[in-house]
Amino acid sequence: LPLWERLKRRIVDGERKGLEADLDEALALRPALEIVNDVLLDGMKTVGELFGSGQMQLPFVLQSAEVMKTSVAYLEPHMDRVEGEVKGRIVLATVKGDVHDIGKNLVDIILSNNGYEVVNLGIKQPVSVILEAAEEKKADVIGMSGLLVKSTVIMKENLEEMNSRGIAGKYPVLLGGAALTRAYVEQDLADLFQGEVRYARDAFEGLRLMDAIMA
Ligand code: B1M
Repeated sequence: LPLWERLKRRIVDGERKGLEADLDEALALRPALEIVNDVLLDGMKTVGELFGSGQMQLPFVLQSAEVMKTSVAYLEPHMDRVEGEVKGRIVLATVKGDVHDIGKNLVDIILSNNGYEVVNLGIKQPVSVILEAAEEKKADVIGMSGLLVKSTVIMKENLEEMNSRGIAGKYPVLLGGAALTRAYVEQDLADLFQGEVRYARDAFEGLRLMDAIMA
């Protein structure tokens, strides 16, 4: 198989052996971030389709996720970093009940490489922990990620909790994850939230929105 097809297959098949050699070859040809976005994420998309249609079982999805994570970790030191003053601070978490963190961690990488300080709380974080961290770390923005449909409900509850604590105006909220839609965030959630809530389709939109919020 040609290199790009081979790399994509590695993600889909969860095949780690020889991964670094392929990534080195890829790095000689294209920027690290493009390899992640155009090649590896394409592999994860296929994994999602196979899993969704019952053609792939969960343990294999996990293996694919592991190869994805290993690849991103290997590529990360090769990504461009913007040096300079810290532009702002975001507390970032995958919401309660949700373990998906590949997307969240990509957001962390992109923001960290572009002048933001990211406090990454990890997965399955209840709103109380997220809000405590925001307070303690003096966050400018709260970022929540979640991929399950039920996570979209948790996000709504989290915003309601911020309303009832009277801190909606204090922290603009950035939301992302595959089960969200722009309409749900920008209409339904924006209607009920007493502060600013924004939807990021991908990590780059997350960066653009952070730049807009902090401007
Ligand atoms: Co799960 N899973 N999974 N899974 N998994 C999905 C989400 C699913 C759509 C698969 C499917 O059915 N086709 C489905 C959800 C269905 C639903 O809710 N209706 C699903 C399911 C059902 C489950 C379990 C319930 C399965 C089970 O146990 N029976 C279980 C849930 C466990 C739990 O959370 N409690 C489960 C478990 C897992 C694994 C552990 C095996 C693994 C996760 C490993 C890990 O993350 N460490 C896994 C995986 C890998 C997936 C799929 C295949 C791929 C997800 C992924 O990493 N994509 C996924 C299929 C899919 O998404 N279509 C699926 C790549 C990643 C880069 O994309 O996270 O969307 P994503 O991030 C994007 C954007 O969304 C955005 O930026 C990123 C790109 O730049 N973004 C943000 C994300 N967060 C952001 C935050 C921001 C800004 C942008 O600002 C704050």
